[in-house]
Amino acid sequence: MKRYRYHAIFLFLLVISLCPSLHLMAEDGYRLWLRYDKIADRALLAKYNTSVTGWMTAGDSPLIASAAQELQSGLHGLLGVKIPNVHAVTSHGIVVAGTPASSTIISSLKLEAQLQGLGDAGYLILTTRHRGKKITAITALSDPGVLYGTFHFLRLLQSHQDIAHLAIKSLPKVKTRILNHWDNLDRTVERGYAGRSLWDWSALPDSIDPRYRDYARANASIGINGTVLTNVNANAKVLTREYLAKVAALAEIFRSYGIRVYLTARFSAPVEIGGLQTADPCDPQVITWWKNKADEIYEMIPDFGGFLVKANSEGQPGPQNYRRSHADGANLLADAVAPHGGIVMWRAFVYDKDVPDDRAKQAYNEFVPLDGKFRDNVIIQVKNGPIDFQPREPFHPLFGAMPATAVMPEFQITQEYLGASVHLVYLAPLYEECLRSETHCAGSGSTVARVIDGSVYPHPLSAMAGVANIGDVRNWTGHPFGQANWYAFGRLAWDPDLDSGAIATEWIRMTFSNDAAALNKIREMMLASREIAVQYMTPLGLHHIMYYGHHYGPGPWVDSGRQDWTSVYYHRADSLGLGFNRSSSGSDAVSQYHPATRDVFDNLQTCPENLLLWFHHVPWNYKMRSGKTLWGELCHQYDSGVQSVNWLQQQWRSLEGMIDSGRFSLVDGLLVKQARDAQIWRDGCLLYFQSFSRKAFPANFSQPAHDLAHYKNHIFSDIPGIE
Ligand code: BDP
Repeated sequence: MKRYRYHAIFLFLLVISLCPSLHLMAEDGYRLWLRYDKIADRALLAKYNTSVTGWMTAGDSPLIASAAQELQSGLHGLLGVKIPNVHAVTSHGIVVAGTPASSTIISSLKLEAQLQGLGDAGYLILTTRHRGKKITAITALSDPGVLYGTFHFLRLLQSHQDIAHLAIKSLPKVKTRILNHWDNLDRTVERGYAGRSLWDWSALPDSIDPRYRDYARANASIGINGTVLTNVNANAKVLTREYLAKVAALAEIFRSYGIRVYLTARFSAPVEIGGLQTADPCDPQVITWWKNKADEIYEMIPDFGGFLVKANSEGQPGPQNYRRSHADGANLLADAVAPHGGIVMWRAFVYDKDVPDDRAKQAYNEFVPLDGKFRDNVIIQVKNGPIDFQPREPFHPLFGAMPATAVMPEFQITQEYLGASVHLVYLAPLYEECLRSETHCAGSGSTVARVIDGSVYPHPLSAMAGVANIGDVRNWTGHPFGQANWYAFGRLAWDPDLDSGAIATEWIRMTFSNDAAALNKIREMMLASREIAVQYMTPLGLHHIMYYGHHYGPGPWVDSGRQDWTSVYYHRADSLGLGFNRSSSGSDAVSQYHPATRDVFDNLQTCPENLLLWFHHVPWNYKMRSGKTLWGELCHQYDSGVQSVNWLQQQWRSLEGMIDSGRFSLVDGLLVKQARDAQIWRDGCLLYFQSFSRKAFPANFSQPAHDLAHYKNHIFSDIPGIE
């Protein structure tokens, strides 16, 4: 008996070791949305197998090599058979990828008119004929365009679309689509909840983690073409020659996927690593130092993208240390990189260390007077809202307020104020809400999206940044649904008009399932999830009431330290009511918006209820549209947020067996924590606000299990990235 058992175990191990694909089958999330598993639907597979019988690429650039690799592995994986790389169109069903300049087949198609305007990244995917044979042409005016088109074509197969008659034209509306990594050189990640930084600085440049390439592939597949490697709270050391050699090694890999590397520039670098006495932007030695530094960088990294700068903000040095303006600082760096085609992304996330009447007004006050004073290769990077990546904020009033300056949005993908890598929160609806907001700066239709893509005020630069949620954990983002936020950011940066539901559909099909029942359930969960988080964290326009420091749990009671870092500064609860009066009778932050928007926000009757407490201090007995009082509505919102997390849990559990068990149980476990912590948010916040409203909880309302002191003392000990 025993011997047989040993034989059986031996045989089993042998089979496992001889079959590497078995290892790959275990779904651990590493492959993101590029899984390329064999299509199970036989009828569809048969159709695809007639539409795709071979593939060829033209051109010898690294980008075309990347496209070729992707076609080879993608088609093989999805179709379950090796699809040959051919050199001529001798049968139907050949996929031909190339530009008219690199491919004689493509140039013979005479697509000039259709290719016009595609720029350096757009592409066409066409079903057409070459010498009587049906082919799929993936073509562009540039090699990046061919690569983007290739990923798009594979996405069609991954998401089971009809590929028999394709006529797709796509080009990005935003030129620079860029991730911001808040990664430190010691591999910690500021606001990172997915392990350590991917960049292994001590091993670079000699050893290259294969993950760098997979990172680049994933980004290219969604159109991202830039990455800032380092934290905005910058370390000048990354600009030393030793580190630049490491950066160059990363740039080399990313280049094959059309991704440029950028760095954060610490404004005091000339002093810290340059040995100068000053970093004054008007000092000739400082000017020369930055110029030489830029020359050195470009000599090592010819396609270096440029700098991202956080200056005079939260203790970072900047031009104001020398009584110079943000324009002086930005232009100094802009002039240094201009001869090489580099750009400067200068952040508008600034607020004085002397607490003002309203922090929400500061960026606008500081930057609007500088409109027109920035060089052409400077773009002002503005967070989506005026405070700081809250679950809900109105759009930042700087959008549309600087007609003579290029302005780009900064969204946060990492969920600093949105439950870290523990809560399931699909962020595309948040991005979409901002992008679709009417600024009215040039009449109706001048939405944030139109401002940033340059259609309202044309500029040579346009860009969109997302603060990455990526780390070195196996599945990249910790929460499997965090991947969707990375994905959605890339897709919206390509086209800010895409619909968050459509993006979710694509992503689900490629990551979880093409099965309609599973797809619909998961999409429903995703699309509801952001509003649910708003409800149990900061309903009705509440904001910045998170636990001090880590920002994960509730902390409406936080009242010490720098005033505009406390919660009481933002919610202003008192015996009369709740909310920050930013109307014309208060801080008048509303006046920073165009009159058409200002008037809507200013008036208690017309202000959207989901921003009510952002703009108004509202009496506890105020009658809401639901007929409830403010207090009643607040209780209702918090409670319904918690109930909805329970609904998320049930929805997810009903998917058991429909998706792989690894990711099923991971998400299931995370939802348990989310439900637990949503309850803590509800109970902690309501008990605290009750101490001001002095009103009873509504009838049938389940009472908090503990008293307020309990919630105040609660420690969140099991949240990744939070001590
Ligand atoms: C805040 C973060 C802080 C960042 C800062 C920024 O709490 O860690 O450094 O934003 O964007 O949201 O500079």
